[in-house]
Amino acid sequence: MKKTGFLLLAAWLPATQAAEIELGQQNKSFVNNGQKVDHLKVKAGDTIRFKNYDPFFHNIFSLSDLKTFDLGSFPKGDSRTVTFDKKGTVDIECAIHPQMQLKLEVE
Ligand SMILES: [Cu+2]
Repeated sequence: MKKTGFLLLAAWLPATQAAEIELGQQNKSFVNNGQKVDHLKVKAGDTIRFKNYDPFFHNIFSLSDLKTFDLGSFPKGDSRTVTFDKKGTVDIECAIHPQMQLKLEVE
């Protein structure tokens, strides 16, 4: 019974599955899988979930040609998502903490 349900779901999903990757904000740094990062690679079509773990606001944005966005200020525990469809490089920053910078490579 369970197996049948899984097979039906697998058949329904597209062949190339886009991923959702969490990029946290913690101690005024970007964090992925518990590691502080200033560089991250994702695949075209992937979505990044920006989640704030700090007890203060962050405002994540990018002015890059490939993907321009501004998530606005959001508090601890909140998250916002951005999907990256095109291949290239995106510089991600925080408007509140200029030292927070991350280079995203979309492959
Ligand atoms: Cu910040």
